Amino acid sequence: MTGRLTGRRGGAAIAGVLLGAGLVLAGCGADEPADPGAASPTTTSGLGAVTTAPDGVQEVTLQTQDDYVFTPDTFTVAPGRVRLTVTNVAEQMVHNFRFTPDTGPAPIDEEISLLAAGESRTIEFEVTEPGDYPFECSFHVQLDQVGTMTVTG
Ligand SMILES: [Cu+2]
Repeated sequence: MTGRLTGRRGGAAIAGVLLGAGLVLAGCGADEPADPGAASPTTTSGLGAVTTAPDGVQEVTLQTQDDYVFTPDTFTVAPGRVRLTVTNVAEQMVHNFRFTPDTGPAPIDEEISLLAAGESRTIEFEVTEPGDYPFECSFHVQLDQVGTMTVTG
């Protein structure tokens, strides 16, 4: 992506300095993609990306670490079953995961009560009511280790 942008705006001046004027000027107006990686739709980590498993259940993975943050801290699912994995890549910090009681449109009782450093745990639950479902690490809610799952209508 960046390679292409450089070619279009800037072209002669910037790239000419870097790469040699003749070559760059010749290629400047061409419409061939300069960077084969630019079209790749994949994300680096897949964190927070909601995918559908072969059994039809929506799957999403969140990460937490030593910094009291869920990565990402928001994600969106459709009504139906959800399989949520939380991975704690911390060196030291113990976290947990629960939907904040009495906040969302409907209660979700499934939770990860303890997630030690280096651990990964998965819960599965069903959502039907659209809306925003706040979640938290109850150990660190004062440090703002919170997030929101949105269920679409
Ligand atoms: Cu925590």
